Amino acid sequence: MHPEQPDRSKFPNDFIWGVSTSAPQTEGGATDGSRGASIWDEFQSRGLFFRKKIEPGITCDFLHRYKEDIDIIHQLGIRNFRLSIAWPRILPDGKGKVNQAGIDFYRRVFDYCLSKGITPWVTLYHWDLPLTLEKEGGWTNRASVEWFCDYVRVCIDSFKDQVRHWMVMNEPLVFTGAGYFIGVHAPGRRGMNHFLPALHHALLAQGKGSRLIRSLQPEAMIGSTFSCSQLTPYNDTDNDKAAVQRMDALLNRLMIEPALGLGYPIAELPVLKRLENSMQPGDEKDLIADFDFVGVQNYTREVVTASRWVPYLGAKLVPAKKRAVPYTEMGWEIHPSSIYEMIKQFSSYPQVKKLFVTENGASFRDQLVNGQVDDQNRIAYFKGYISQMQKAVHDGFPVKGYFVWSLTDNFEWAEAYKQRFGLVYIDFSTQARTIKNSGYWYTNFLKQ
Ligand code: IFM
Repeated sequence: MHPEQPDRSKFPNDFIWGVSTSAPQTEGGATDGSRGASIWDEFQSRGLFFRKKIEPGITCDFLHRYKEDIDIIHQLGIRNFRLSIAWPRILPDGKGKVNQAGIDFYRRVFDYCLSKGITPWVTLYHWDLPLTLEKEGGWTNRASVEWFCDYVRVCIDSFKDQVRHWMVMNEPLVFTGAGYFIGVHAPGRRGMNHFLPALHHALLAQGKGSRLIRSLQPEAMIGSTFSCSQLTPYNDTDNDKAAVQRMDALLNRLMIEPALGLGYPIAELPVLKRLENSMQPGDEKDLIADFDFVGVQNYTREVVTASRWVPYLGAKLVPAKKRAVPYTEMGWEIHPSSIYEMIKQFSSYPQVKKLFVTENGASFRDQLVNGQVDDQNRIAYFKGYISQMQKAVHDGFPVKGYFVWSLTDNFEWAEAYKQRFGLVYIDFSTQARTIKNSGYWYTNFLKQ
């Protein structure tokens, strides 16, 4: 790969540069009573989709080391930090009694950010549903919409003097698809009968949650973040092009379009008609979110081919490994122009006035040698993707900021600790932090 060199001066002065993390991937505290159990704690202990059980542990121990991590962000000259609140830390049983120690913890974190001149951008739901709620059906239970709104109310009331930037949900397609359709993420359920109600209730919660934030904090900046990938046909045939349309409806349109008032993409995915079973009068309107911005999360492009063996979709992805293209440790193709294409696609909705790239990054097999991690592959990745974002800014698309995934190596879901995405290397046996060369590269780029 021969990356272009992005030029910081070509971005507006008020362009937002940041780093992202999430509570379940960094905080820890699963077993010390500082929070209630989440569906991920239980899923990990079951060990169903891991080669072995990964007992929920301290991950990156952000719970105790948040000052050290925020100091690193400060040292790197980064002024925006996207993180999430753990629902089970605020409401250990998901509803009812509030855990004051949890509120106090986040108040200390946000205070410390603000004291360092770092703006917190806070995701309310990054996949860690309280386990007690899953026992009542989790997202498949329509009551989840009200459970979520009650939790949102506690968060806004508790933190609105410290936090203005809110993201209601992180990647609703991933936690409903991987968690309730294919079962490779918590809570490990499978099939359309779980997936469709979960997806509908999560999107209703997103719509209602966004309006609730607005009513409690009118000056808030509100959005949600959506996973998305550029899609291209494997063969230049009508069949593969039609497969791309169906895959686009699933991967890129299904979650955002109802929130924008465009409804579900039923024409491309007729199986979505079954959502009628979960719909109640007024839902179409309630799905519409009150967003100031949309978070685009792009890592890769996918190549799609028609397949009659894939139920409902008739399409499948052709892995990067089979296509002789460069890819990351996750097996995701390195294809910088995909970020440009997704910014362009999401900008084409007239309802979307502002976009932030809320996640972009790469996992590689990093080596700590003599106290250094020389991750040139990650630097090349960022150069390529940030250059494409520069092109999007130049071409007038309303992209206003960019957050690297991730600040530190962390718990990468079903991949556990095998995948390292951080600008900061973590030795998980000692919790020692080492800034990788990509971290220094990002700092120097921001200083330009
Ligand atoms: O680690 C995840 C994150 O939680 C959500 N977006 C993708 C990242 C990399 O897989």
